[in-house]
Amino acid sequence: MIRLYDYWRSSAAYRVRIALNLKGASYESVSINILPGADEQLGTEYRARNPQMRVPAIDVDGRTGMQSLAIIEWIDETLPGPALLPKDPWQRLQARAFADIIACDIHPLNNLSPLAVLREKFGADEAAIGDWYRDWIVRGFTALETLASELKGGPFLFGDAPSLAEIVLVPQVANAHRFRTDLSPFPRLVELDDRCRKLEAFRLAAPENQKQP
Ligand SMILES: N[C@@H](CCC(=O)N[C@@H](CS)C(=O)NCC(=O)O)C(=O)O
Repeated sequence: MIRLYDYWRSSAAYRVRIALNLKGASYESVSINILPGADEQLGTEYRARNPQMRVPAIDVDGRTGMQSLAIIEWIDETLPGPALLPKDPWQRLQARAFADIIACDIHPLNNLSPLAVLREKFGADEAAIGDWYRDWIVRGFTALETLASELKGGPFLFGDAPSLAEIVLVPQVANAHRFRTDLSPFPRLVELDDRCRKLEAFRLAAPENQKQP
């Protein structure tokens, strides 16, 4: 049994929920409330599991694994069900690069802890925080829109089924909406997001369909 340390609005946990659902895997979700003020990720109990004090993490047979992309690769390598990465090695590179633009170059800059540093150490108000947040999304999405427009393998980026790339894209688009980002310059990304969110695996993983603490 897989236990997922989860938070309904965490986009990194949302990625893992989608991957598990695409594989048809059953899992137990344990909510860690990362909302400032609750800060359950910083508590001694969770810290003992995940020294980085972030969600998601998974517990499998008493071992804890962390980092959403590493978890998704483990899911893909060990669970039955559709492959989450393309077969072709060059397409695997492209799918990972697409995911990394979000997971390495957008999301870390917009996470709770860097935003807290901007507020507390640099005096940023909420208007400045919003500008910062949208700026990194627009930079990353501009590159992703070009990549996505060049990949014409089918209804999804790499053929007939969503891959790691879409698994990471959809939660980032949800973040973009939360921060009222203008997505009109990114029609291919919006179209992919719409198509994915119609699938049961994505629908069940969506923040609005999770238990809220
Ligand atoms: N690179 C990590 C990012 C994990 C992460 O930053 N999670 C956020 C929620 S989306 C978190 O736990 N933030 C708590 C904090 O910043 O204190 C991954 O992909 O798993």
